[in-house]
Amino acid sequence: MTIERVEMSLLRLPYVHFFETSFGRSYDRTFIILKAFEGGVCGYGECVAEEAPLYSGETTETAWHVLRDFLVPLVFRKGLVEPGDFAREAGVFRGNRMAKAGLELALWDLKAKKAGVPLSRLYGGVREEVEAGVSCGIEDSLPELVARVGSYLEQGYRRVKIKIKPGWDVKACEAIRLSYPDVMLQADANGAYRPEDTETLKALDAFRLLMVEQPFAPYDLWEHAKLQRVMATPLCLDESVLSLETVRAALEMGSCRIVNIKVGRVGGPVEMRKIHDHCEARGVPVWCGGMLESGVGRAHNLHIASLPNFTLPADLSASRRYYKEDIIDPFIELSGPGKIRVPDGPGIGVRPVEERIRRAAVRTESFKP
Ligand code: OSB
Ligand code: MG
Repeated sequence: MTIERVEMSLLRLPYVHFFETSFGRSYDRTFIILKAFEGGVCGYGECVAEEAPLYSGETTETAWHVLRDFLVPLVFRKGLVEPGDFAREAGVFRGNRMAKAGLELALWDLKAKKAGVPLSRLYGGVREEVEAGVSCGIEDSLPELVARVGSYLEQGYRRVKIKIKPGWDVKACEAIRLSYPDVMLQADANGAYRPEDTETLKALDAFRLLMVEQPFAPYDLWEHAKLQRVMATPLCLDESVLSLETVRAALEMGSCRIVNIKVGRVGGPVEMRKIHDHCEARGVPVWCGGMLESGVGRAHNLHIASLPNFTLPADLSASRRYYKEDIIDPFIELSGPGKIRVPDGPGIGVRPVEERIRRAAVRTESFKP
C-alpha cells in the first residue's frame, strides 16, 4: 500500500517534421517518463518540461532535480499513494508544476489500473471520443504552410492551429483562408507580441478565427484584458494559466474568453480539475492543449479531454503526426474525421513499449524508499 519504487527516464525522440514556434525551431523532443510501482502494478506519467526554458521556466533538468531531490523523497517519506494526497503535500514546494504533474499523473494511472477502470472514468469523463486538432508550426514559406495544412485536412483533421509571430501572422492566415475558406482555424503566438502590436492583432479579426492564443507575455494579464476589449476574436490564454488563482484573475479582468488547459503547466490533474470546474461554472469553454507529448502523455490528455467542459477541439493528433515510432502500442490514430477515441482499457489504456523506451532513453534512474 505504499510506492515501492519510482523510475525516471530521460528520453529523446526525433520529430517526423521540425516544429517551429515564435521561440525557434526544434527537431526532436526531450522529456521524462516516470513509473510508479506498487504491488506489481506500474503507473506511467510524462513530464512535459522541455530541454530549454522557453515555453516555461522549467527544463527537463530542473524537473529531474526537483523530482529526484524533493518530490520522490516526499512520496517515500509520507507514504503517499493517493494522487490527491500527493497534490496536497507537494504544495509545500513552490512552482515546478511540470515536475509535480509528471509524478501525479503516474499516481493517477496507478490508481486507475488498480481499480481496473479507464482514467476517464475516475475523472468523471463524459465522452468516448474527443475532437482532435493539429498544431502547425511556422514553415519556410507560405506555400509550404498551405500544403502542410492541406495534407492534414486530407488525413482527416478538421481543426487547424497555426503558430504566428510578428511577420508571420496576417499573411499566413490570409493564405490559409484563400485555399480553405471554412476550415476551423486558430492562431497561437506563444507570447511573441507587445502592446504596440495591437493594430496587427486587430487585423486578425478578418479571418474568422476560433481564437487567438497567448498574444502577450505570460505575466501580462492586464494587457490581454485591454486587447480583448478591442478585438472581436476571443482570446485564449495558455502560458498565463498556471493555477486556479490565475484563471480567476484572468476571467474577472476579462483577459480571455477561452482557457487552454495543459495538465503539466498547471501542476497535475487535481489543479486541472479545479480550473475545469471554475470555468464551467462561469460558462467559459476550455480545451486540452498539447506539448508534443509521447503516447504516454497524449493518452493522459485524451482522458482529461473527456471531461464535460472540454468543448473545443484539443491539440491532440495521431502518433504519426509527431513521431515515426511512438513509445506506445497501439499508436494513437484518428477514429473518425477529426476525432480520437479515448482508450477504454485500465488506466491510460495504452501499453508503453519498454523496449522502445530503453532505446530512446539517454538516462534512467531508479529510486526506492
Ligand atoms: O503553445 O500550444 C503551445 C508545443 C510545445 C509548446 C507549446 C505549444 C505546443 C503546441 C503543440 O502547440 C500542440 C500539440 O502537442 O499538438
Ligand atoms: Mg499555446
